[in-house]
Amino acid sequence: MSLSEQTPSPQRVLDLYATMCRIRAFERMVIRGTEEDLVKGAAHLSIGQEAVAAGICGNLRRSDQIASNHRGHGHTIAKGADPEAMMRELFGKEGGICGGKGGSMHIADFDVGMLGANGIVGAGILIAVGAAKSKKMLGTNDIVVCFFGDGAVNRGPFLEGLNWARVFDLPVLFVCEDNKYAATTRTDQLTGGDGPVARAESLGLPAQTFDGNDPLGLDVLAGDLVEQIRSGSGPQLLHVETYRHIGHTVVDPATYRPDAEVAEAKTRDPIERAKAFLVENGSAVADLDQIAADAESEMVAAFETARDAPWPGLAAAASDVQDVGAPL
Ligand SMILES: Cc1ncc(C[n+]2csc(CCOP(=O)(O)OP(=O)(O)O)c2C)c(N)n1
Ligand SMILES: [Mg+2]
Repeated sequence: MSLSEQTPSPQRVLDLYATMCRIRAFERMVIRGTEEDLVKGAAHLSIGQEAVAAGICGNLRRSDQIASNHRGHGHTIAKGADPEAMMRELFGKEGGICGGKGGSMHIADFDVGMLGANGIVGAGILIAVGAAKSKKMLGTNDIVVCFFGDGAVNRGPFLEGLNWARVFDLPVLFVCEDNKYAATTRTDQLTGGDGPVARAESLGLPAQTFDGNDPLGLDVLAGDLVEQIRSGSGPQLLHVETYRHIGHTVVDPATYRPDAEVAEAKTRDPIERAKAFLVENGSAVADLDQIAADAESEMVAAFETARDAPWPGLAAAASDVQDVGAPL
């Protein structure tokens, strides 16, 4: 059976559905946290893009690693991080995943193989390549997945990272999550040539484009790519086309996007697509709504615990800081 004819089992789609519901519920709480002035610093949401995180991370094992960008909540949750510690991090509270010092764009959890969100567009690419080099030198068959946006392909690290991954034949999957915009600008107005796939192929990487709002198809494709890379295929690039439902940051009204474009994209909501498949295959709507409600309850609890948590103690200001010695 060709890849395009394969469908994950209903149980697997249920898992994908649950993961996507958890990501969306977390990010809805980030909206509430912004409205209640609890979120410290900027936060970028992936509402509408959840299939990419769920479909790809669902095919990774704990010792595989990911590097993310500024829009990283979904990747982090799908890789297994604790949402309550993430929410504490966004609120700057004690028990935050990075001690409350990093905020949304610096969430990392090495224990689950999440090497970090990143506020510098494109910077995660080089972190992923370095991590993949380490995996190879250590002789593991773990792989590294690097998530970045369509804006990042116009930055230098994209060229450097893909080139070195090819030269050293590294076990890394580059995932270009193309939501058509880099902040407020359409990337087709900023990008020369034929885009990420053509650029990757010019450096010798196998590359392809896929529907980033198709969680079932992505799960099958990612399973195949991860297996190929684990077995030594070398680096590959997956360009996934998706769309963010809301603005660049939580507070961006995104008036630069045509209403019809947003409305059309919402008809391809990945959560609704997974739900439709499950209903067609015998799931009861009430059971699926219960999964969504459970995700909501989990994230409300994370929100409330983080909101009520204490601030870090004063001594925390001087910990995790590089000691550069006394000034001369
Ligand atoms: C090197 C650098 N340049 C500019 C910015 C400001 N900036 C933050 S996010 C962003 C857009 C990135 O677009 P894309 O890579 O497509 O990711 P998306 O936000 O669409 O997920 C920009 C320009 C930055 N953070 N880093
Ligand atoms: Mg983008």
